[in-house]
Amino acid sequence: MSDFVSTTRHGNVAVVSIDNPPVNALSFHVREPLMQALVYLRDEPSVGAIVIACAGRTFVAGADITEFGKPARQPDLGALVAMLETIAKPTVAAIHGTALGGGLELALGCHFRVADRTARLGLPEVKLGLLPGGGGTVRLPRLVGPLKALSMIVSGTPIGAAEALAAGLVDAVFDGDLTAQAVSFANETAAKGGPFTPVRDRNDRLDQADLPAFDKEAAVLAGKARSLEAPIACAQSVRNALTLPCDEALAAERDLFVKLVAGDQSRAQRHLFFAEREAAKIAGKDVARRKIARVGVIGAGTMGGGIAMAFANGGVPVTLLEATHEALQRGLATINKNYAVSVIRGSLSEDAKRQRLGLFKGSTDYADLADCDLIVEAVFEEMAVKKDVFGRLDAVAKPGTILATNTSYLDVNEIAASTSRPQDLLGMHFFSPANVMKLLEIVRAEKTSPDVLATIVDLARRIGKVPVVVGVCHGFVGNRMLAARGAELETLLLEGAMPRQVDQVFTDFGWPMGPFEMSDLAGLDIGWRNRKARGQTAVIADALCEQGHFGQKTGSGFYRYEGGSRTPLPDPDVEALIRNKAAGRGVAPRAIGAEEIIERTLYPMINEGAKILKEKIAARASDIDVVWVNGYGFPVGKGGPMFWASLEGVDKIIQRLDHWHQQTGKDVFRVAPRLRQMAETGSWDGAAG
Ligand code: T1G
Repeated sequence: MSDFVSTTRHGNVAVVSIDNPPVNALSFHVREPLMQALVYLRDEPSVGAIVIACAGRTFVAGADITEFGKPARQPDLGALVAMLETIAKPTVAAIHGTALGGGLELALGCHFRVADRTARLGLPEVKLGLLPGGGGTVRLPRLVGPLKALSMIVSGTPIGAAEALAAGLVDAVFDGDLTAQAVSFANETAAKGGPFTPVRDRNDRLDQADLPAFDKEAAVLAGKARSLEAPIACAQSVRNALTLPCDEALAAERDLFVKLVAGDQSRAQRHLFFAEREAAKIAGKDVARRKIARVGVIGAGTMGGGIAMAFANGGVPVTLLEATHEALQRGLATINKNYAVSVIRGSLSEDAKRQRLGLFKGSTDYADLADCDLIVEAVFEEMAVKKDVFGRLDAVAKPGTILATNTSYLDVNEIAASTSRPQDLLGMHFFSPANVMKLLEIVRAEKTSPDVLATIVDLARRIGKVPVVVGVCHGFVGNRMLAARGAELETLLLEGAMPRQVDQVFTDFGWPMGPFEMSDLAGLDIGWRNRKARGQTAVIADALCEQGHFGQKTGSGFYRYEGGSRTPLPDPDVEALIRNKAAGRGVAPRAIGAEEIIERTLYPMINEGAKILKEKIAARASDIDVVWVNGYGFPVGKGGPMFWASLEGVDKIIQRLDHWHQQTGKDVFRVAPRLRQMAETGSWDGAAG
């Protein structure tokens, strides 16, 4: 016996219980005693059946990710599952909470699986840049069929117990005392007598496999992988299960796993797994939280409506306030339409839609916000308008209500100072569409109290957002670095690059789209209005806007869009405009390569990240990575800008920034001291690497 694995007898059924908080990861200190316990019980004649169960809030949530990249210690998961399959007496996995990755693979080593009705089962390894390495790609298709296994493994999305029962993944679903019901299930099964067939020997679902249909579906999924290797490896390994003998398929899976786990992409995605959890760890984590039972949202426009949906999707009742009845009805109608679209797409049931809409209360009267515990303002991005709103909120909100502004740029300290309760105010910077985008930049103002901060970080996770706490500065973390990334874009066009060439470099890098296509999607007029308000100019974008070319919404911007389509087409008129503007400035076009485009866009962005760390606007470099991956589509396979900098080579980045600074004299290329320090110490937090 060990602290992590214990066995209890229930008549002739032995229950092996794993207890390795917080998520029963299959660390070495679990695998070793588990192997010993199972070997003993296999050979103990008085044991007629074995149940594997877990203590705590979940079944095994996977292999221990912290062990990856370290020397493997035996027994590994493969050996544990192979031993399990040598057991002739019935083995039953009793699944509650989550059975994920190696946890589900362990369960697939059992003859039977029973689950609690609320359990979720899946193989999410692809989200770590990996594939299941404990036989999941070989055993799962034998139970649920090739296509179901393919979609579960390539998406990495867990399924519920009911769906798992329907798919043949589990044999029974129970409510109440799961272990007791698993023991009686094992008893009845043992009484019926064997032989009990290990999953590896069940080929009926494979024999019916339609390989061309499988390859067609695998090709569609591979097409969505962009530059990620893991989805391709996942599909290949499931295909091996259909075409190779079991042991060969298992060996091939192992080889693919060993290759991926050592690769930069998986290292990057594992970095992000822990970075997201670190980001939610803030100072004063033990302070009491304030209760959030109802949220008020001011403004039912695109942002306000999306924010209200984010709370309703998280089960939080919302009071949505607008200045006029018409505006309120417009906002509620858009919300209704958005949910209807999700129902049509099958990503939401009619019941869930009704339940979420039931959480909304519309109003045009500030007094109706008096019972809210948090009020989020999402009105026009102008300081005077914001101050007017917070002045009125100060009058109606009850003591202890948290006040939040959704500003993207304005000074949160100045807004806070315009109220009598600056300690209760902070920024909640959602990203559009707010009901979809996972990132939430939580802006800590000078006077924001620790319990307000802790309450909002928890609330963010409760509604499925990825919270990152940032300080007050222009553009916070994301938009500030976005400005540095975009500073040279117009100059690159004037000097010879074209929008599609620059965007191609970004999509080759792994971004969903490049900066020019992104500007067209967001609308060029937004940036134009901001520049005019701040007395700034952008030669080409301003010229396009003066001609009424605002992007997709006007059918032309940096690209043209035919018949309302979203497909960007090169526009010879734009290319001519760029040439003219360049000629007008005496700039002769030259060939500009992909490397140079990366150097003049991503390197300044990393440099700005270093300044942000120095100013403590972000607490950790990994927080910056979480912002960029969850808010700006930075490729997960590269781990975020600060992680990628170490892959790219900080010395090289510094050398090239120095080069461009000498060339152009531009401040955006002036190397930040914290970046040089990173090169010397090897770590972003300045401590010697
Ligand atoms: N290994 C190590 N630590 C883990 C872990 C894991 N698998 N899962 C969670 N933790 C830590 C996490 O870092 C945090 O630590 C704490 O547990 C609570 O987690 C061979 C290759 C289960 C849904 O990908 O999705 O099996 O921050 O904050 O929100 O094929 O954790 O407190 O110090 O996320 O309630 C496959 C990963 C592994 C699932 C619970 N499994 N985990 O969510 O808690 S690869 C996964 C999760 C594998 C085999 C392969 C979630 C959760 P700390 P949490 P939560």
